[in-house]
Amino acid sequence: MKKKIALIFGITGQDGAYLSKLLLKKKYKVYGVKRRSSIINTQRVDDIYKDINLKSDFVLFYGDLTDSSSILNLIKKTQPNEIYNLAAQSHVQVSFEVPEYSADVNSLGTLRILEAIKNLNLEKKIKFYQAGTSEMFGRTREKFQNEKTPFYPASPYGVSKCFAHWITVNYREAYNIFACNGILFNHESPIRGETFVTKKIIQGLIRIKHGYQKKLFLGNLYSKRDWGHARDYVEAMWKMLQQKKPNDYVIGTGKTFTIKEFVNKSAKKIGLKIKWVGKGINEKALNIENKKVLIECKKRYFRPVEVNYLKGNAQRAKKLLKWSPKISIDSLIDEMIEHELENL
Ligand code: NAP
Ligand code: F7E
Repeated sequence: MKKKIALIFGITGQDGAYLSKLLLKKKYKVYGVKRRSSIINTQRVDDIYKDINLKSDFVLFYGDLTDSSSILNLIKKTQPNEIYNLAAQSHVQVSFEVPEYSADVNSLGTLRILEAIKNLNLEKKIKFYQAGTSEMFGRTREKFQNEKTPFYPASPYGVSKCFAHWITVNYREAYNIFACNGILFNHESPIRGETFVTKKIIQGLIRIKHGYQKKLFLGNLYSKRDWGHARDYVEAMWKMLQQKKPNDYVIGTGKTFTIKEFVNKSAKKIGLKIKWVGKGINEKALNIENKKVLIECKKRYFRPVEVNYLKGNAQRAKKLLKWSPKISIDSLIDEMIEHELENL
C-alpha cells in the first residue's frame, strides 16, 4: 500500500517532534520544514533523522513561513496528503517585543500555505491542520472555554493566531479545503522550550536542588493554565484530519492550576521544602531547611496584559474524535523531572 505523506511546518519544535514520531509509527512518509539557523536546531528530531543521502521516511527541507516561494515549492515537490502547520513565533511574551514578525509568521504564514494549496489546485488532495491556541480566548470570562467561546486575545501572539484561525475557516468555506483548527490549551513535555514556565520551573528547581543554580526568577504566580502533555495533543491533531468532515476542536484537560501550584507540586516531587512569604512582587519562596530564598518575582517576566484564567472543555473532541487526555499533570511533571535529572 502507498504510504501517506505528511508535510510538517515547525518540525524542529516540541509538537513537530512528537507528531513526526507518531506519524512514522503510523507508517507515514514525513517531510519536515526547518529554518536555516547559525547553529543546528534539529536536536528534538535527531534521534529519527538519517543522513540525507540514505533512504528514510523522515526527510527535512529548508523553508520559512515568511517565504512564499519556499512554501509553494515544498508543497509542489512533496505532494502531501496532509499538511500540519505547527510553525510559529510561539512565545507570548516575546510577541510583545516582535509583534510585526509574530504576525508575519503566525498570520500571513498560515495564509501563504493555504494560498499555495489553492494555487497548486491541490484543494481536494490535501488536508490541512492549523495550530490554534487557547490564547485566542485570552481575557475571556467563561468558566470553561469551548469552540463556541468568543475570542478575546490579549497579546500580538493571540491576535495573530485569531487571523490564522479565521483564514483557515474562510479557505475551508470558500474553496472546500479540508482544513481544521485545533484550539489547543497549554501542552508541555520534557522537550518543551526552556523559556516556557513549566520547563523553567522544573529545570530551575532541579538545578537549585543539586547546587548548579542559586535562585529562580518568575513573573505572575497567579495566572491559571490548563496543562496537558504534548504526546496526547499531537494525537488529537492527527485524529482531526482522519474525520469525514473538517471541523474545529478544543483540546484541553478541563483542569486548571496556578503557576504557584505548579511550583509547589514540582518542588515537592524534587524534594525541596519551600515556604512562601511576602506579597505581590515581593512574594518569595524560602527553602525551609536553610531559610535561603529560592524563588523571587521579577517585573520583567510580567506581561503588559495577562491571560489570567484558562480551562478547556474538550467535549466535542471526546465525542467526535474519541479523544481524551491520558497523561495527568502529575505524570507530566514526573516525566519532566526524570528527563531533567538525566540531563543534569
Ligand atoms: P515551538 O516549540 O516554539 O516550535 C515552533 C516551531 O516553529 C519551531 O520548529 C520553529 O523553528 C518554527 N518556526 C518559527 N518561526 C518559523 C518560520 N518563520 N518559518 C518556519 N518555521 C518557523 O512550538 P510548539 O510548542 O511545538 O507549538 C507548535 C504550534 O502550536 C505553534 O504554532 C504554537 O503557536 C501552537 N500552540 C502551542 C501550544 C503549546 O502549549 N505548546 C498551545 C497551543 C498552540 P525553530 O526551531 O527554528 O525555532
Ligand atoms: O506562560 C506565567 C505567564 O510562557 C504561562 C505557548 O505555548 O501556551 C503557551 O503560552 C503563564 C503565563 O505559556 C513566568 O505570565 C510566570 O501566565 O509558559 P508560558 P503561555 O503564555 O500560556 C499557549 C497555549 C500557546 O499557544 C503559546 O504558544 O506563566 N509566568 N512567570 C511565566 N511565564 C514565563 N514564560 N516565564 C516566567 O518566568
